[in-house]
Amino acid sequence: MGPEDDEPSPPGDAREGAAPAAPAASGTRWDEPSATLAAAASGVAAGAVTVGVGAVAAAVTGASSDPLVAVGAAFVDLTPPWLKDWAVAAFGTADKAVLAVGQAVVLALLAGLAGALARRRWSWGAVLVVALGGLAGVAAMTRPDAGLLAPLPSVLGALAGLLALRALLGRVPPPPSASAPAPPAADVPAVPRPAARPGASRRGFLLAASLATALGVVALAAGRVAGAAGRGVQAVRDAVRLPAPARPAAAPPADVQVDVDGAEPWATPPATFYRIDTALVVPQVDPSTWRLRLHGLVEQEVELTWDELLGAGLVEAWVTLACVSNPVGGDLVGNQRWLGLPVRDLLARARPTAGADMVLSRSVDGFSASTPLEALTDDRDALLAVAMDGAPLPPEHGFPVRLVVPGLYGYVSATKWVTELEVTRFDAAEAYWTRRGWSERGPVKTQSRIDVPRGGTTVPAGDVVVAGTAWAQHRGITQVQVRVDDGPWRDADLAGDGGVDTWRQWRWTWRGASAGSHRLHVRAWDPQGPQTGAPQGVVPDGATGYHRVDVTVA
Ligand SMILES: Nc1nc2c(c(=O)[nH]1)N[C@H]1C(S)=C(S)[C@@H](COP(=O)(O)O)O[C@H]1N2
Ligand SMILES: [Mo]
Repeated sequence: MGPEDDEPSPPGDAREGAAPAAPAASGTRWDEPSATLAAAASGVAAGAVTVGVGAVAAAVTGASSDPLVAVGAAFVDLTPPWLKDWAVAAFGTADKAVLAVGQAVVLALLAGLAGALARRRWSWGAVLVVALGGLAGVAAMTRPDAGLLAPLPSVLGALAGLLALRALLGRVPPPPSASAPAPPAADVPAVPRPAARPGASRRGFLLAASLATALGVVALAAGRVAGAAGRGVQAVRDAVRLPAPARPAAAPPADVQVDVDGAEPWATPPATFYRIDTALVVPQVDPSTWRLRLHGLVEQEVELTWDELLGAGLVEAWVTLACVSNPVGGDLVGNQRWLGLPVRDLLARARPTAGADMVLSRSVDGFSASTPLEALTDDRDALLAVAMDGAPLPPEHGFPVRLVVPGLYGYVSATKWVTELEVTRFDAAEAYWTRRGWSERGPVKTQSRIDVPRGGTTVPAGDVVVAGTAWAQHRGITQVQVRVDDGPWRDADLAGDGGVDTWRQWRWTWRGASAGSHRLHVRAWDPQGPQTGAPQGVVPDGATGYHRVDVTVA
């Protein structure tokens, strides 16, 4: 640090309503508050440089080694269930964006602190920068797909940040106590040197700090874009030729879709299919290097390549996928036509040994799910899926290969970017969410939802069409009923049946709805009886309770 332009300012110089004695000087000279602010800004700029350099380096060393990604991913992995539950409830599928903003705010605060500290004493600020860089480096090294170079982007970023901080603080005067150069001679007055070019210094600092921040942000964006382009599987995905299904899905009946404005599409378009996962960067898995390893309690280990999978005789099935974090009435549920290899066929080749009761599936990014062996060997369409809606899986839905198992929540069955199936026992191994307080098994609970009319809307008096969907995967929906206020349950009309593994639409006409506020409830039946009415939150194994919609009839 070489302060060359520090100049003492009268106390209060920068305050609002300062005495008009020095108005001309206030914009051109440093006072203590603005110097502190500048030091903090130096920290923020250095922080931007750090994450920018880190992202550029990570374009080479891999997305999960990007310091911001690594810290965010580690944070996600350490998230307790109540916090995950709250985040999904509060932000839904925007939870990743919220995390990114939160991370930026925390980083800016810490970087600002590092800058302010470094101005007081360089070593304090430097230690904070090194500690943050070290934390990111350790986070990167502990990612499941970490390579040898994983800590490199954090190290390079921290070094660049230190250099930037040093350079910027050189343009900020040191604090008053430190600003007096230790005078070798007694006759040198302990008065700070005047600025060489008063008026230029603050502007010069602002320019340098803005430039450093902008460079950091641009490097961050460029690094991310370059990394994604370098690793991207989009072109590979576009070139995939899917085989014709050995057993195509039966065409759903023409009336699976209720003819009601505002009803959900029965087949969820992939573009709007809910996405839930712990991956801050979508894993880019090249099918040409993809392998599935099936091992553990088996007589014969099996390894499968992409070409072998495509040639293995794939079948199609309509399956409704649901998330355990879906609150009553929520939209973390979708229905699609999947193409894949029955997991049963693969397990038959491996021959699980007696005592095995679970398959732990693992993905490239460290996620794992515990699926009861039975659900993968009985006659349901548990698939090692390669396609959704007739096209290769979108990258965010697991390209090139994922699991889809009818009747189970996604967290215990639907592993995306899957590369490993370990046949094991529930008492011998735990999956990702089980370790975090969720149930080791997650059969989907029978649920129903009112989509029309929307809650909080006003509908005209008279006959009101009520419609929605209901699901009880692998058991099937047998009946749906609607209740107005405290009235009796009334049977709704079920739309066409797309199979027991899919959701079922329904509609009911509310005759002679009278003006005023009304409550609508819905409940679904499966062959075992009505869904559970007792309200329960999503932790640990899925929400129960009736969906309620309040409307005004006018
Ligand atoms: N690799 C991986 N697979 C995963 C997850 C994950 O976090 N990582 N989340 C699971 C959960 S909780 C759900 S509900 C489904 C969601 O699948 P979708 O995003 O395709 O809708 O994916 C499952 N598969
Ligand atoms: Mo989920």
